Amino acid sequence: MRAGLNKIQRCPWCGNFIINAAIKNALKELGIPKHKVVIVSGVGCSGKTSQYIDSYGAETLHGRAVPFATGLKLANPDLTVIIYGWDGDGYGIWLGHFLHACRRNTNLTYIVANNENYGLTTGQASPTTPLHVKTKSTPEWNTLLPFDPNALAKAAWCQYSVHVIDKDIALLTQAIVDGIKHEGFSHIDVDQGCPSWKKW
Ligand SMILES: Cc1ncc(C[n+]2csc(CCOP(=O)(O)OP(=O)(O)O)c2C)c(N)n1
Ligand code: SF4
Ligand SMILES: [Mg+2]
Repeated sequence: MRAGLNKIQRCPWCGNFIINAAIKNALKELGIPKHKVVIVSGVGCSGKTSQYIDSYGAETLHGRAVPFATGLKLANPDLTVIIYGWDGDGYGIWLGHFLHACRRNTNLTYIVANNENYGLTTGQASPTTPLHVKTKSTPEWNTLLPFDPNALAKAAWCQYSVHVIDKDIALLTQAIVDGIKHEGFSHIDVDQGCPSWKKW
C-alpha cells in the first residue's frame, strides 16, 4: 500500500497527470476500495503512476507489465488489476504480450499513455510516431508509418478497445469505468500530451 505518495517527477503539463486523475475518478465512481486495486506499470515516464495513486502497486520491467498483471489476476481474481503502460513499452519492446493478452481475454484493464515517443529517454521515435516528424532518433524525419493500436487489438480479438484523448477527462473517466466493468481484457489507448518532446 502506498500511503505516503512520492514526490512528483514529471514535467509540468504532462498528460499523465490527467490520466492518473481519471483513474482515481473511475475507481471512486465504481466504489472499489483501495485494498482491492493493483496498478501495474513497466518503465517509462508513467512508471511512477502506482506511487501517485493510493492503492497497491507494482513497477515491473520495461514491457513486462502485461504478463506480471496476468499472473496477479489469475492468482487473485477478486482484485481489480489495472495495467498502466506506454507506446514504447507496450507497442514497441513487448508488443507480443499485448496481442496475446487480447487473445487470452483475462479480465484486466490496460491503459496506454500513448505520447507517440520514448519520453523518458528524451524523445526517440516509437511505433506510433507519425510519418515525417522530427525526433531525437529521426533528426531529418520519421520514415516509418505508425500503426493503429486499436486495429491491432481488434485483429487479436480484443472486445473492448477504444481511443480517447487526455484533454477530455470526462470521456476518459467513462472509458476507464467501462473498461473495468468489461469482463475480459480491455484496452484504452490514450492520446497523451507530452509538451517536452511531442511537438507535432
Ligand atoms: C529492457 C529495457 N530496454 C530499454 C530500456 C530503456 N528505456 C527506459 S524507458 C524507455 C522508453 C520509454 O518510452 P515509452 O514506453 O513510450 O514511455 P514514455 O517515457 O514515453 O512514457 C526505454 C527504451 C529499459 N529500461 N529496459
Ligand atoms: S517527457 Fe513527456 S511524458 Fe515524460 S514526464 Fe515529460 S511531458 Fe510527461
Ligand atoms: Mg511514450
